[in-house]
Amino acid sequence: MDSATLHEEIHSFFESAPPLKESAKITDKLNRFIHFDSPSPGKGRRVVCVTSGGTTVPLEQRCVRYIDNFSSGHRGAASTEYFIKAGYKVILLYRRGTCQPYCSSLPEDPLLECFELADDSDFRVRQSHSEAVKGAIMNHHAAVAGGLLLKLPFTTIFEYLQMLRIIASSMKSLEYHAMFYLAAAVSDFYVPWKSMAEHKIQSASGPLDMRLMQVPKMLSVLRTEWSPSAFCISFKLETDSKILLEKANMALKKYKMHSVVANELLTRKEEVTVVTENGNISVRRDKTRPGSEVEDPLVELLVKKHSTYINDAIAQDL
Ligand code: PAZ
Repeated sequence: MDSATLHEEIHSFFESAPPLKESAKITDKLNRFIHFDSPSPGKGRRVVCVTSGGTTVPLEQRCVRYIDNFSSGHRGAASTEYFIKAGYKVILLYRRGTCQPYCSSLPEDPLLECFELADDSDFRVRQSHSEAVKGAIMNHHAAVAGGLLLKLPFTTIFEYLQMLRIIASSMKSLEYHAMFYLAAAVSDFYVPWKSMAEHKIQSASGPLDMRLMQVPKMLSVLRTEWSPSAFCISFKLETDSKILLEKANMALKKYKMHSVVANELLTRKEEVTVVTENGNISVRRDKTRPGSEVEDPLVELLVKKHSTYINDAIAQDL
C-alpha cells in the first residue's frame, strides 16, 4: 500500500472513531509525568511506553457484544516492573481488568480473599496474605509516588490507538531516550463507528452478516511521524511455530522496528525470540530459579540494546 492511501485510511479511522473521553486530561497527565513528576527529571531520563492486554472491537455503539483479542496482560505487567528496576519511567497503556504490576503474588480475587472480618464493623488483611499485600502496596506506591509509573487504561481499539498517538506525540521530544514496548494484542479488523448498529443487534433477524474493515497499520506512522527517534519493539504472536519467525522478520522490515519479539501462545512464558536485523536471539526463563520470569532477561537484553542505540545516536550527533 502506498503512503498516501495509508494516511487516508488512518485519517478516516481517527475521524470516525468516537472521541476519546478526557483526552486533554490525559495529555496533561502525560506531559507532567514525562517532564516533571520525577525526583530527577532531566533530558537523559529514559521513558518506555509498555502496551499490554487485548483491544476489543465493539459490534454495537451501545455495546453489548464485542470481539476480543487474547492477552492476560502478564507480559506487560511483569515487564513494567523490570523496566522500573532498570531505572526507566514507565507509561503503562493497559486493558482494563488485566494483570497489573506488583500484583502477581496476590490471589486472583484480592479484595475478597485478602481480607477477613475482624468484627461486625471492621476488617483486616488475612495473616496468610499480609506479606504479599504489604509488598504489593509498598512497591506500587514507591513506583507511583517516585514518578516512575503512569497507568492509562483502554478497552476498545478506538481508545487504544487514540491513546497511543497521544502518548507517542508526548514522548517525541525525548528523542532517542524514548522506547515503545508494544506487547498489547491489537485487533486487525474493526467495525467503523459510523456503520455500527446503535442498539443491540437482534437475533430474530437471522444469521448475522457483518463486514469488518482492516485496522490501518499504525506502526509505520509511529516510527516515521509520531515518535520517529524512539527505540521501537513490537511483538508477534503465532500459534504455528512454522510461520512465527518469518512473520516476525516481515514485521521488522515492513514497520522498520528495531526488534520484534516473537512468541508462541503455548510457550510464551518460557521463551521468546528477539528478531533483529543482525540475527535472532533466543531468550529463556531461568528454570533453575523458582519464580523466575522470561521478562527478566528479555527486558535486560532490550535495555542493553537501547543503550547502544542511544550511544550510537549521540556519537552521530557529535
Ligand atoms: O498478555 P500475555 O502475557 O497473556 O501474552 C503476551 C502476548 C502473547 C499477548 C504478547 O507477548 C504478544 O505477543 N503480543 C502481540 C500479539 C500480536 O501478535 O498481536
